[in-house]
Amino acid sequence: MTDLVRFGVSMDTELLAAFDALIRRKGYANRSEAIRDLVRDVLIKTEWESDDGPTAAALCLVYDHHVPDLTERLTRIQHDSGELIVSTLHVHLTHRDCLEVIVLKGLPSRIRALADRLLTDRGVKHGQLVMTTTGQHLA
Ligand code: NI
Repeated sequence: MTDLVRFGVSMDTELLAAFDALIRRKGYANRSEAIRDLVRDVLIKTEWESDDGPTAAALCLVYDHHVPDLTERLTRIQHDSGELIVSTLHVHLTHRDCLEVIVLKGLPSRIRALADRLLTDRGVKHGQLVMTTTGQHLA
């Protein structure tokens, strides 16, 4: 870890009370750790907006594998962007439904484009892209 720097923050009483309530609800040990996480969240959002380097994500998809051609279609789309895919986990959730978790690494714009292609397929019941980071610019 890099050197720690202390700094003072002025805040309206009501805003601070709301922040402290949030900290308690989430289970943070102290305000510092909560503030560090908020800063990291903003930095990761900026990383996704700037699109100037590789980042990481996990895409969850739930779909019915009995839908004709769906499995083949989803596989074809993933092969088209194979260089973005680090790993895929496939779980047979129920007799009909599959959960797939696709771990992605690459430019944010390319990850979003792939996620949109998969998420908008009519056979996909639910899906979500978790936009995270490679972590290399965060302490
Ligand atoms: Ni399955």
